[in-house]
Amino acid sequence: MSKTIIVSNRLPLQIKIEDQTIKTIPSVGGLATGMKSVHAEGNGIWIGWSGLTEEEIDEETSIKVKNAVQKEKCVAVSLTQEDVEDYYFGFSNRTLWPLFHYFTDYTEFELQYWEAYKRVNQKFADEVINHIEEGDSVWVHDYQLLLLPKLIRDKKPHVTIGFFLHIPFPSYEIFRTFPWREEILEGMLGSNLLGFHTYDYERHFLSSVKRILRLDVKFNEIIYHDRIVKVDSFPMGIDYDKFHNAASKNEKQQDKNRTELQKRLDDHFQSDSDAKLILSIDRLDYTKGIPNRIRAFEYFLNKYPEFREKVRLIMLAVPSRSNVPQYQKLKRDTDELVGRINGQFATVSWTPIWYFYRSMPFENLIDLYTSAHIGLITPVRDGMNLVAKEFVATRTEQDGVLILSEMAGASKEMNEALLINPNNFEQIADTIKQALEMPMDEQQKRMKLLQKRIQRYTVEKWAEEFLKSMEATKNNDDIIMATRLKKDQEDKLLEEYQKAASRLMLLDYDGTLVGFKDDPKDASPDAELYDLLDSLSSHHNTDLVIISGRDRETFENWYHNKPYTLITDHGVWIKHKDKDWTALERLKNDWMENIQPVLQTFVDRTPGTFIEKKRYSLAWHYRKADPELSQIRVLELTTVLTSLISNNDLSVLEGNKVIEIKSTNVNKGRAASRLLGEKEYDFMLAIGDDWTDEYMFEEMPDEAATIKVGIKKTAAKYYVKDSKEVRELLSKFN
Ligand code: GDG
Repeated sequence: MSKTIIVSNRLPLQIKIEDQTIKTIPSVGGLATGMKSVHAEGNGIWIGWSGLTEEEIDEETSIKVKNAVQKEKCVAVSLTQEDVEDYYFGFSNRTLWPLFHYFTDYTEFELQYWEAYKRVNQKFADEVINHIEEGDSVWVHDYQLLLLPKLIRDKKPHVTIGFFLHIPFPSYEIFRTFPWREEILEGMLGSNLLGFHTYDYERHFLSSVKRILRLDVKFNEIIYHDRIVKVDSFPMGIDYDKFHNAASKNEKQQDKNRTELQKRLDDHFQSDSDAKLILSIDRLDYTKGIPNRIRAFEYFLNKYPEFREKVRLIMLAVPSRSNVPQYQKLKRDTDELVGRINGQFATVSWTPIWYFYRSMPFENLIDLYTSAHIGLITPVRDGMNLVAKEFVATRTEQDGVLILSEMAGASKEMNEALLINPNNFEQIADTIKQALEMPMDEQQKRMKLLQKRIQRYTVEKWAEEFLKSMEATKNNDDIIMATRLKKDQEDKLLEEYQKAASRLMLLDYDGTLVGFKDDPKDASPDAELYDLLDSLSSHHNTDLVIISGRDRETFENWYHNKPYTLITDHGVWIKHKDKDWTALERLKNDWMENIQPVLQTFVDRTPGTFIEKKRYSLAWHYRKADPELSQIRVLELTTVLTSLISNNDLSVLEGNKVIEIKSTNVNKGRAASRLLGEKEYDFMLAIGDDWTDEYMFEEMPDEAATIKVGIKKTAAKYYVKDSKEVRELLSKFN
């Protein structure tokens, strides 16, 4: 039974050693929650570092640790103190983290860190490779393991690998400064699917791939050696119910069961029912904009003194990476700022900032979320920011206002929040005032819309969507690129043709027998083409078929009385040579219940789009969506639909800012297979240039020769460059 191997820097558990016994405490973080069902499924395993270095535990304890984590379906990668220093605190946190968050001044390019990063990624790879079995998939997480996909692929070329980056991918102008940029990109491209939180990060990544590796990128697919690497955005969600239910429970809690913190907060509100709390929660990290936030709050108190003694900023800063100098400096700066402002503004009954430098248990986190009126999240860069989503999930009365930095990935999906630039104190001060004075009906209107989205696209859904996409890339292996039709293959083809007693030639028209013109009306057959087709069709025992999306009237016009078989309208009509036109298809619409959920996932991930359901068709409208994102989604959707509809008799039409799936039961493949069913052929050739011809290629028996015009993803065996080469080839059959 195949399994999914999850790989991340840290395992989703903590290890405690007490009196020689090993205890594992499961993590409750977002990632662990999202991956829970993936991890639990079948023989799924999670590979990562346990948090203990080789120096910290002797061999005997190490075996015990190994067994303990194994019980949790985990595998511990063994790291030395030096590994952790140079790979984790060094390259990950002093090089990649600052660079990817645009803190170029903080970025240290140290060869020793880089060497350790390569070495440790290899240790992870070895462990993963040891556990891979036929049919398994691997899902790698985050910036500590950017080289891992390639290292795995080198040893296991056919395994399916997905990679998700939890932090931003910086713009090319930043990324290009990186000394080992090629290695990092190549490492990532070992994957089949690369996921980012937002379309912007995806765009930046593709831009670096195009500029640094000079690879061909077609929308969101990269052609890399003989593989296709898909790149997409999957905005990570939260465990909505967990936060929402905890908040409801907290509010209903009887006084005696309330936490100490909640009791204090209750007292505070009892003494002043107008008091307002502004909340921020983050790791103490320079990307989170903590000093900016404090200064902006100071600016607010100076600009709007009427709010003094009424409003408090309650700030939870969780200790993080405290052995990296910049974090130590940030701690000092924050302490100083808080001290200065509290010293300056405090009165006997009021301190403007309540500052906690520690981590809190989940219950207290909920106390803070539910007691606050405003969430103030001001990172200067943040991959996503889950705190913003958690604040929204805990608003059981749908009141409260979220002020969110536009530099957080979350801002892309949270338009109803008050979005601010974290460097604009004037704007932040005005926005705090706006939030404090916002009428209840507006608060609720905004909050309802925010909740609807966060509730729908949860962390489970995020994991599910990623895995689904990863699974879908498995089919890409079948749709390998065709090989160029070479002289010896061509000779063989001609020889088989000569020997055959009964031959079928299926030829697409536009792009195959003729080149494209600005106006399709101008692409009528020329004299040379008529001669070529006439001569081929005159061969004994040769059925020459022109199979096209053109309408019946046009073909009637062009080929009236010609001895070819004609198939028009993508396979609706057929005219055998010397016979009348007959219809091949009838309409039906029972396919809709399968296609609609697929469209819904595109609506979920593409803000501004919607579905229109018609009697015999479904339409996905994207006029109001981000133009660049919708361009990518159009391609993705048509690809998804193309694979879905090959068994469902549907066709996809691209209209003006709309994709329509019609119940026309039509495609060239069906038409081709009808012909193949009518007669036995011992030579079969199909040539076509676009995606509608793929149906035809797929229906052709293995022994048939299938040729794609142009270098594109195809199910055909061979390709030729253009319609000129098609004509040259066909003329050789004469
Ligand atoms: C990285 C990216 C991206 C915080 N304090 C306590 C506590 N927390 C929990 C929060 C939240 C999580 O930690 C923080 O998540 P964020 O998303 O805000 O930030 P990062 O840690 O920087 O995460 C980020 C994320 O990866 C996911 O891809 O969104 O952009 O930087 O869930 O609730 N939990 C408890 N006590 C605390 O004191 N129990």
